[in-house]
Amino acid sequence: MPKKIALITGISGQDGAYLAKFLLKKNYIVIGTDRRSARSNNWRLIELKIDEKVITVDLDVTEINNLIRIFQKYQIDEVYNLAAQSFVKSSFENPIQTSIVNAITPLSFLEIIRCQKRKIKFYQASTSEMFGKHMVKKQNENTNFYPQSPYATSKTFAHYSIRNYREAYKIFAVSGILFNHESPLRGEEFITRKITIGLAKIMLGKQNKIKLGNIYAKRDWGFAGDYVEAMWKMLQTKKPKDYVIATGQNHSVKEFINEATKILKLKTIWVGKGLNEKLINTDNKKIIIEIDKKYFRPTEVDSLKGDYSKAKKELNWKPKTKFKNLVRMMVEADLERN
Ligand code: NAP
Ligand code: G4F
Repeated sequence: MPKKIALITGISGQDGAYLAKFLLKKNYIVIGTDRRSARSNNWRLIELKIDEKVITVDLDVTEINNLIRIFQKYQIDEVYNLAAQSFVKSSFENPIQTSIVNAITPLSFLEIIRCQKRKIKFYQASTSEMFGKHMVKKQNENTNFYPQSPYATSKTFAHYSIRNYREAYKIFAVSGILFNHESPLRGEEFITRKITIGLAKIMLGKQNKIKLGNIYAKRDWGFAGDYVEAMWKMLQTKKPKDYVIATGQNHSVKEFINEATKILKLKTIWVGKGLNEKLINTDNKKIIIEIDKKYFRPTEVDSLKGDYSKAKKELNWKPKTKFKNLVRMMVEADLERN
């Protein structure tokens, strides 16, 4: 049987790298889009030792002509659209660029696929951020969306476009509604990595303290390596459907910090309230963490917790990595790297 060909947009990102590794193991030919520009940003592929095993195409996904050309050049079977302006905080400062990449690009893909004779399956990276200011304890595929940022509104547009094209043109297009997933390959701007890299550098005397925003926000954090398998499974079903992928547990940012300091055997105490809350190292009395208004968002998503029972039943998928192991994996990787 000829090898299947997968196109991954955003292969230089966290999920793109893990998914590429997963698909290579499944014997796919993996093509990845990467807007390399002037800098080299394939460190994740290098860490996973797959940088020479994937074909990278240098392009910005907002250039629709370049997308069309990829379909002319390669007989693509599956598209995983992971490229995005994925940082929620930035989306408040760059709402239009965020929407072009996150909302219009998926629509461009759907239009291109609609015009192909070949049957192409399409995976869209939807997000739990779409639930935003929800009213339920656990969010599933039937929970109403109430987006709280330009990032979330752009992803919601894409999400509904997928459903519309599926129903209107019978395209095999699905959205994975993934809750937060992290790893040692997570971008440093996201809270988990900001904490683990910051604490590692403090331990090694390379940084004084970490400044954070809302440490009471709660997230359902899973391991990215587990979640990419669910993406693939969604494209192997008979009928295209959307699925929530989560762990079903959540923790506050503060709990994440406490777990990380415990792993590092740092003796600490929280003092103060609100903007004056601080984490102090009780051995040397130095401030490790303090709160800075700058990191608060105009509108926040207070709490997310996913119900992944549909994925468990229909995809036979469940998360393998527990919260404590995830934090340990990230802390240890950052200690080693620094
Ligand atoms: P990430 O690490 O930020 O990766 C995003 C990727 O998109 C990067 O490779 C980035 O390239 C690329 N990209 C951005 N704009 C582009 C453009 N105009 N043209 C080409 N490539 C572009 O994100 P991730 O954590 O892997 O997430 C993957 C996808 O899942 C994203 O769509 C994200 O919104 C979604 N998602 C993530 C989570 C999560 O918790 N991780 C949860 C739900 C959904 P550069 O390296 O050049 O910037
Ligand atoms: O790590 P975060 O920036 O992730 P956020 O906003 O939940 O978004 C991530 O998960 C989404 C899935 O739900 C993805 F769709 C999205 O692409 C991205 O991967 O922030 C997590 C929480 C927020 O409540 C934020 O306000 O941490 C809070 N936080 C507090 N201080 C901070 C900080 N976040 C960051 N990044 N930096 C801080 O200093």
